[in-house]
Amino acid sequence: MATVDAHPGPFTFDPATTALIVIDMQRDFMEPGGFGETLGNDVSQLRRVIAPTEALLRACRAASLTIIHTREGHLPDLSDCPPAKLNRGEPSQRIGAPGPMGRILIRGEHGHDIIDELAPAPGELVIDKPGKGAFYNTTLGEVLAGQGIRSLVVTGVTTEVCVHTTVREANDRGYECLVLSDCVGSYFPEFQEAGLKMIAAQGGIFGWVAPSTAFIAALQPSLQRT
Ligand code: TIU
Repeated sequence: MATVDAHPGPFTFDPATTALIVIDMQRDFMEPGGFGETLGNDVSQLRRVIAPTEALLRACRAASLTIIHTREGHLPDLSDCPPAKLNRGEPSQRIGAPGPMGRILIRGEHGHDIIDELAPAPGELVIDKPGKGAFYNTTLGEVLAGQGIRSLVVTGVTTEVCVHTTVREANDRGYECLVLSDCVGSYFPEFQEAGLKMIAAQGGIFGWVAPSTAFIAALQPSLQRT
């Protein structure tokens, strides 16, 4: 077992039953011209997570941790997109509309894919999800159960939307979740701060929060064994 110095207290995990989840590091959210920016957001707020997440991925790969990436998006015919999600916002900026990186949030389009810096390595699972949470209408629950995973280390964007929804879904399903504060990002600094506080408040109501350096330090014995 390994222990991370976290809020609201130590987070103890077994690397053999822990998975790193990297949520929606897609061009549509992270790069100028994508869906996130069409919604009026400042994408530069998200880009600070790239460098620490690159370092985290290197450490997790060296420690042979299970790594799972997710992408939010929809089928080209939009049959998996509920009208309530599809009809939100300006028609030219909706899911499926043409954007500079292809149709917005449509699977197979350039903008839907993960940014080059954080591209999945061969063998790492990529889960396509139609919702904000990674469990809703995906195979993630079965995949984790099949691998005996008990703890999740959660990173990605955005903190208060897809990261929060996923952590809440995971917590209700019995997973212990550690959210890495410098590897999750929000377009809104005030949501970033509140989102992280909400996870660890009330004795860790949804999980634990720590910087990635604390988690990587806890992985060191696993690295030395390999
Ligand atoms: N808009 C926003 O903050 N987020 C999303 O739409 N999806 C994710 O968080 N991935």
